[in-house]
Formats: sequence, structure tokens, C-alpha cells
Amino acid sequence: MQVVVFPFDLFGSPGTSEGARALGDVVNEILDDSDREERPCRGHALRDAVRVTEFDFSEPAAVTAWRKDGRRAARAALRHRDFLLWLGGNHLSALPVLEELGRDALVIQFDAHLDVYSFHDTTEALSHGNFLTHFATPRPRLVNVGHRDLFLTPAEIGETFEAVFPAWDVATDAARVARELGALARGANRVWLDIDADAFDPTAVPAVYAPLPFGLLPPTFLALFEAVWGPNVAGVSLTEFDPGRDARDASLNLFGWLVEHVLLKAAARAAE
Ligand SMILES: [Mn+2]
Repeated sequence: MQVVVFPFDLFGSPGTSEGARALGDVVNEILDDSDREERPCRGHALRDAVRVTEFDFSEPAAVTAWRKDGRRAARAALRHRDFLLWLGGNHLSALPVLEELGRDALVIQFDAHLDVYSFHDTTEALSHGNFLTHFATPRPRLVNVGHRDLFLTPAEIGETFEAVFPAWDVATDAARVARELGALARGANRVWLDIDADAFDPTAVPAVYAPLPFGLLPPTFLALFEAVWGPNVAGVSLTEFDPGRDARDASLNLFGWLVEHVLLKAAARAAE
């Protein structure tokens, strides 16, 4: 398994690079604990099984090459069919992975926002997400879970997203959403789970730059996550965690637990 710490946060959500590094520290702690624990524990499955690569964007040259270097790291992991956990800064930092997935991959994106201007391949958008307006490669299939967008029309959403499961659908009937998502995931060649921290309700995860109310509650998220998990999940990206906005480390604790859960699930799958 590979863990890539990719603390890139230019062009939006400054402060999320700190989040990537904090979660990288969590991973290293988990691995150290697993190495030291002498009683039998699930963590032993992680021994010698996880490689951590930490990017550093403190030098201008590294910033300039962020996308190319990110793509290279993603490509290497995906080619070896290694499970990849991508701990990014802002959501844009997940782009190099999404670009490497290819058009037959299904990206299930947990996000309060549809980022449609970012991902859409026209260049009209005026936001800092202009950068994203061109996928350098064929775009993977995109499905959103948990958005609270009140602006975009279904036609516009449909230009980019194969399906969306807005927060009001999840709130009304999470079991149905879990079933439909699960069916989509099982039918795909390869699945990528892209988690933007603001998909969660701000009461559970306050540490985000652009909070929107009525988000996913942690147990609901977990049910949806379990529904889409399977042998074809190539990896998970986690972005937009801004520790400077956290309240009593609530978000850090939630994501720390989630990261360990994901690593243990991937390790169990590898051992099957
Ligand atoms: Mn978002």
C-alpha cells in the first residue's frame, strides 16, 4: 500500500496543506504503534506493508512541478495495483490522481460542492478553479454524494456528473442511496473514492474553508463508504482538511480514525 502526503494548497483553501501534513503524521504514528505493539492486533497487517511518500512544496521548483510530480506518483501506485491513500491539501491537489485514472474509472466524490466549473472542460469559469478547467487526460466517470448546491441546474450538472446523490436524498433515504451507489461501484472496472472534508456536516467536521450546512453525519458517511468499498477500489483521496479551523480536534480525530480504518480495510483485502 502507498500513502502519499501531498500538501498542495495553492489556488484555494490556504491552510489545508497543514491538514495533509497532520494526517501524514497520524499515518506515521499508526505505523509506529503497529510496529511496537507486541500483542496480536489488527495493526500488524500494516507492518512492512505501507510506504509513505511525503511531498514538500516549500520550494518554487516543487510548486511548479506539482501536477507532473503528482501524476507520476499516482501513476506508479496505480500501475502496480497498490492501494493508494492520497492525503491532499485542497481539493485541487487530488487532480493529478483523477487525471491518472482514465475514463473507465468511476470516481465517487463525497463533496458539499459540485466543483463543476473546475471539472468542466470549458474555460468560461472565473474562479480560482480555472486551473482545473482542462483535464489533461480523458475524464473519469464522476458521481457526487452529499452535495448541497442550490445553484446549478440538472442539465448543467449532468454535463459533468454521471449521477449525483445530493444531501437531501441521503437525508431522506440513505439506504436507497447506499444500494444505488453500491451497484454503481460493483459495476465499475475501477473505483476511486474522493473525499472532500466539507462533505461532512460542519457540526462534525468544522475544519473546512467552505462549510455548508446539512452535510453528511459520520455514521451516514460510514454506511455509504462501506456500501461502495470492494476489491475494485483503487484508492482514496482525502482533501480540504484545515486544522486551523478545527474545534477541539474534532475533525482531526474523525479523519485520524477514518485513515486507520481505510488502511486496515485495504490491508485485510490485500491479505485475502
Ligand atoms: Mn467542497
